[in-house]
Formats: sequence, structure tokens, C-alpha cells
Amino acid sequence: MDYENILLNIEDGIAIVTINRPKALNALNAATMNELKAAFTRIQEDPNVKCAIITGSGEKAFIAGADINQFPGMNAVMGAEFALHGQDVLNQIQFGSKLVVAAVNGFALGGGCETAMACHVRFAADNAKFGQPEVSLGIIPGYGGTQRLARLVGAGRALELCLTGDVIKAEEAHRIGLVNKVYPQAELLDKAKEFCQKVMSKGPKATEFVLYCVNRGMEMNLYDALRLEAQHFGIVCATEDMQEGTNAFLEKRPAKFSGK
Ligand code: CO8
Repeated sequence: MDYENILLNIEDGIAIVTINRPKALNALNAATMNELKAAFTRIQEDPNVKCAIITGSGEKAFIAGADINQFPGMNAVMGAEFALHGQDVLNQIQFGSKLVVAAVNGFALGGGCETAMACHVRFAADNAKFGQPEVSLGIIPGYGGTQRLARLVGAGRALELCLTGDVIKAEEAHRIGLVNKVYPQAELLDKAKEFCQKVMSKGPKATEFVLYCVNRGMEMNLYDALRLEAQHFGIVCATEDMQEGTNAFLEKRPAKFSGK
């Protein structure tokens, strides 16, 4: 597929997906969402891609939200369909089997904050700003903001942000647990790549199962989630990587994982 609104570069097993509408501060229109879906289908299916980073073009914005030009004239059915389609794209990111890191290089507002929250790990540049400003437009978050924000930072803080539309700086986002780390803008992408490389050096099946157990387990009661973990522990014991990783430790040598 030819992309017009995103860039997809694959380097050393890492897919770098750049939202590329800098004149609109990388706002997400319908075409961009379709391209994001196509890109993540490719990422999921391509065995040469081990993980992905999402970032924004330019130094000002990660994603300044859904494209507001789409809203006037939208009826109830269109609104629900738009929200469901966007949620579907972001679910594909969160529930895929490959690590996805958000490198938040500026404004992450509305759908931008929601995209970052669908990623497994969030690194922010020191100029990044986060918020769910939808109420200022007379709408509510529709790409998962009311749900993922509450799960990440707790209902009280999520309500504060979603009810006021306040925009917070990277340091505050870090303090409340919305982002994992804050870096100078110039270092952000390299730090995200370093993190991906570290994860790629581990057992690939183990990585996949950690993502699955955390993502799915968070939505289950503790008892069932622990069962899910035990089942995956059992499956991982059947892999060559389990033999290799444990033998390598005992033989005091680095492990060479095959992904089998
Ligand atoms: N949509 C469309 N265009 C945008 C958006 C956007 N979200 N954000 C910025 N732009 C455009 C501006 O219109 C402007 O275009 P132009 O140069 O043609 O006038 C250009 O980007 C630059 O923006 P500004 O001049 O406003 O730049 P500032 O530095 O002055 O301000 C801000 C930067 C603070 C980020 C400001 O642009 C802003 O407030 N943007 C809107 C932020 C926002 O409200 N985001 C939430 C949108 S709603 C949403 O995300 C809902 C998601 C779920 C939808 C579910 C159903 C579809």
C-alpha cells in the first residue's frame, strides 16, 4: 500500500510509523486511520518486524487529536461508526503480539493521547503535552480515552483530565504514570529504539506472552488472570528458547534465542 499520511520505515527489525501531516499537527483524519490500520496489519504479519515505534512528524506534535474538520455535520450513526473504527485500529495496536512504543514528540491531545495510550510503553520528549480536550469541543473521548486513561492513571485523575480538558506537561504525565520516561527531544527516538533493541534481545515467545498476559489479564479477575499466566508459563516451557535461556544462564554464556 502507498501511504500519503504516514511514513513506514523498517530498520533492524523495528518498524517506525510516523504520522505525517505536520501542517495539521498530525491530526488523524479517516485516511490516516486507514493507513495506520494497514501499517499495523503489515507489521503484525511481517516476520522481519519484531516491534514498532509510533511518532509524529516535526518537533511540535505527536498527534493533535482527531481531525476536527470531520465533526461538523456528523450524525449519531456516523459518530458511533467513527469511534468504533478508531477503537478497532487502536485495539489492533494494543492487542497485537508485537511490542509498540509511543515516542511522543509534542502535543498528544484527544485521539493523540488515546493513540499513545494504546501503545505498550510511552516515552515523551520534554516538550510533550498530553490531554483529553474533547469536552471543550462539546464531545467526549471516542478512541478509548475514558477507558485507557482511567486504567493507566486511576479514575480520579482520568476524570479530572477528561472533565476539564486540561493539558499537562510531560513531567506531570510522568508523575501520574501516564508516561514511562521523559527525554530531551533530540534523544527521544534513539531512546525508543534502544528500548526496542533491549526487548528484542530477550526470548521472543516470552515477550509475546508477557504482552498477552498483561494486556488480557488486566481485563480479568485476579484468579482467572493468574490461571492465564500459569497456562502461558506452561506453554513457554515447551519452547527451545526456554532450554536455551536457562542453559545459557547455567553455563555462564549469553543466550542465543531462535524464537522457537
Ligand atoms: N484537527 C484539525 N486541524 C488541527 C488540529 C485538529 N485536531 N489541531 C491542529 N490543527 C491545525 C490547525 O487548525 C492549524 O491549521 P491552519 O494552519 O490551517 O490554521 C494547524 O493545525 C496549526 O495549529 P494551531 O495554529 O492551532 O497551532 P497552535 O500552536 O496555536 O496550537 C494546539 C496548537 C494547542 C494543539 C491547537 O492546534 C489545538 O488546540 N488543536 C486541537 C486539539 C484538540 O482539540 N484535539 C482533540 C480533537 S477531538 C478528538 O481527538 C476526538 C478523538 C475521538 C474521536 C472519535 C470519533 C471520530
